[in-house]
Amino acid sequence: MPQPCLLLGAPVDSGKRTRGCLMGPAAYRVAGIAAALESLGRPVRDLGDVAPAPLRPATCGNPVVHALPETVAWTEALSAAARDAIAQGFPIFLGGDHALSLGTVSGVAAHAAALGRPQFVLWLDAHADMHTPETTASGHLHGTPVAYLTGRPGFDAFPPLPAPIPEAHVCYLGLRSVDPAERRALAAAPFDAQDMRAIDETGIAVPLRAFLARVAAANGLLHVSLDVDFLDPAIAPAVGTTVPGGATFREAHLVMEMLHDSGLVTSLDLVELNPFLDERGRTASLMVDLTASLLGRTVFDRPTRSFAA
Ligand code: EXY
Ligand code: MN
Ligand code: MN
Ligand code: MN
Repeated sequence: MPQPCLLLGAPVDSGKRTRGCLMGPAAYRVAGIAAALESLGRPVRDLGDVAPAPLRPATCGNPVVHALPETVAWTEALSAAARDAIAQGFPIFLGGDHALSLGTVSGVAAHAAALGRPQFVLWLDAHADMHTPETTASGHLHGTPVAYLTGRPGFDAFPPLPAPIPEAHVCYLGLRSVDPAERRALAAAPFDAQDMRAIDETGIAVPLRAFLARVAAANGLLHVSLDVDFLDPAIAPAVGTTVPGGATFREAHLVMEMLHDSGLVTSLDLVELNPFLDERGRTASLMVDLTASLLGRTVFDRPTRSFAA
C-alpha cells in the first residue's frame, strides 16, 4: 500500500496585506484534489484545517512588519502539525500564503533531524522569500520563510528553529523578482539559486536533475514549496504577486514529473493561491493537476530513477 496523502488546510492570510489566501484550502477541495490523488491509487486522508495557536503579544524592531502575532501563532501550530503529519504519510499543505512555510518546513525539518537524515527544500517561486523581519520593506512576512528556515537572525519573536536547513540544501527555480537585501543574502551563502534566465538557457530539467542527484546522494528528505507565482501569470492569474515571465505549463509539469520519478519528495506546500483573483477556478485546477503529476499522473509509466549524472 503506498503512503497515504494527508491533506492539511493552512488558511494563512497574515503574510501580506491583500487578503484572500484564506480561501485557498476550500478552493483546492472544490477543485477535487482528493479525488485526483485517489484516482492515482493513493489513499487520501483529509485532516481538515489547522487552527493557529492562541495569539500572544509579539514585537520586532521594524514598525512596518504586518500581523506579526498572527504569523507567529500560525508558525507554532503548523510546525507541530507538520511534524506530526510527516510521521504518518505524505503531507500536502493547502495554503494559505507563503508565511505558512515558516511552520510547515520547520516541522518537517525537525522530523528529518530526528531521523538523522538531511532535509532538502525545492523552492518554486518568482521570489526568494529571503527577507528577515528587519530587512523587509513591505513588512510582508510571506517574503521571509527561507531566511527563517536557514537560521538567519532577526526572528526572535518566532519559535526557536528546531533544525536549521543548510543553505546548500535549498534549491530555487523560477526567480525573477529579488530585492537588493535578498540578493546580498543569496550571494553570501551557497544557495542553489536558479533564475528564469538560467532556465531559458538550459531548460528547466538541467538544474533540477543536478539538485535531485545531490538529494539522492545524501539520502535526504525533500520538501517542495510551490508558490503559484512560480507559474506564468497567463496560466495562473490567482495570485497577488504576479511577475511576468514565469514557468510555462509544460515546464511546471516537467518539474512535477521528474520529482515523481525521483521518488525523493516527502512533503509539499501549495501556497499563495488567492481564489478571489481566480478565473473560473483555473488556477486552483492547475495547481491540483500539478500535484497529480507530482504524485504520478502520466501517460507512460517510467521507472524510479536517481537522476545521477
Ligand atoms: N520581496 C517582496 C517583499 O518582500 O515584499 C515580495 C515578496 C513576495 C513573496 C511571495 C510569496 O512569494
Ligand atoms: Mn513565495
Ligand atoms: Mn512568490
Ligand atoms: Mn521587499
